[in-house]
Amino acid sequence: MYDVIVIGLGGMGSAAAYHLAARGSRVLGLDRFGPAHSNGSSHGGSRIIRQSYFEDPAYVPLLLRSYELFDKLANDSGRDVLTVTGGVMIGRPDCLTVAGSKLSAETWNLPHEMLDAMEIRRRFPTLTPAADEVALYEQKAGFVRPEATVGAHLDLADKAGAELHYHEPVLDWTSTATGVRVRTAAGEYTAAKLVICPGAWAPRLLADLGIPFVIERQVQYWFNPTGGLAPFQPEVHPIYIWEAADGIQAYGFPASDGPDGGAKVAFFRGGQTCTPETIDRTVHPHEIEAMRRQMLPRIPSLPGEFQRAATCMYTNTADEHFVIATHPAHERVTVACGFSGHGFKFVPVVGEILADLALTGTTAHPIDLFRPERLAEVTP
Ligand code: PYC
Repeated sequence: MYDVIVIGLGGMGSAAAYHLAARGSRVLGLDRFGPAHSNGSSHGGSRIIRQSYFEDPAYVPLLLRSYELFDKLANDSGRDVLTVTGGVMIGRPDCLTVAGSKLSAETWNLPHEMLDAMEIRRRFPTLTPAADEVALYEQKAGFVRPEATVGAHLDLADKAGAELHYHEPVLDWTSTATGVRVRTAAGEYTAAKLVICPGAWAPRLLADLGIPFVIERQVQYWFNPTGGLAPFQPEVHPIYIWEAADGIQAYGFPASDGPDGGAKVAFFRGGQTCTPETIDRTVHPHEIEAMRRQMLPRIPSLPGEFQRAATCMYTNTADEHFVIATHPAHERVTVACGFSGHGFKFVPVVGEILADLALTGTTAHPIDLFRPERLAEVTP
């Protein structure tokens, strides 16, 4: 009998397994794939981290804690998990990316600067904004490394005594007044508590929440810029989120994978609906062309030579906010899902919150925005 079973050892589950084991719980972690795999939502070398959060100011306290925990994770694991590069959120002044970021910065008094188009071009010569575009510049923005982060949490969980089973898909789970039971392809396990971090498998493993999750295929693209990678090094190039006049957002990174790595760019949303079983893992020439067309007017040297691409999945909720809570119908079960394409930067703090909820039923972190009841079509 375990204290806590954690289903799913991607970003959120690996962090939960670590925080629970570090607090002395007997933890069993289960994943259908191997450690830090590339079949879900936690791969591709980089994810943005930033504080002036355009999605909602309510995320800011969680982000501040996440930065602290990423620092601790780097120290405890000896891995390079976070690189601060500065970041620009670019678009017309009234677009969501700029106005939303400004609202969060002003609400929480976060250090930031507003740059006009000329100043953007002067500071970051690869970027060519239109005359009517501006940017919120945030010095603390940067990127985190998903595979290193998951690997670090799993290593530390293992060192703290967690039992981690890979290549063991969960078939189903039940919860009663006395405990939880999880059935996998290899056996059955019982515990006092259950934490479910299913990623894109949420529609199956958390069907009883009644939430209409939409799984979205997304593509990450790497290009070798015309003129080489020197202007794209993390020491001189910021991360960016760039909202076009039609509302389409693209985001990208400095060259974070060394001399042969290319510079990564992706669209935020607009991908096809899929399931983990039906996702098209092929990246087609017309998709590469669409990305090239999006970036040419904005960062002309970026889409020089296409290098490679990788697909991944978002698990979207209707309002694009997360679901983090005690399961409304099962007090022994804690759930974390629906990260809607912007969750990875929160991985360490979500791990801390899940450990709080599983062990004490409550958390001091502000998570009211993430209540599942707001989304449920049917009350479980
Ligand atoms: O997580 O910061 C983020 C992000 C921005 C665009 C896509 N993801």
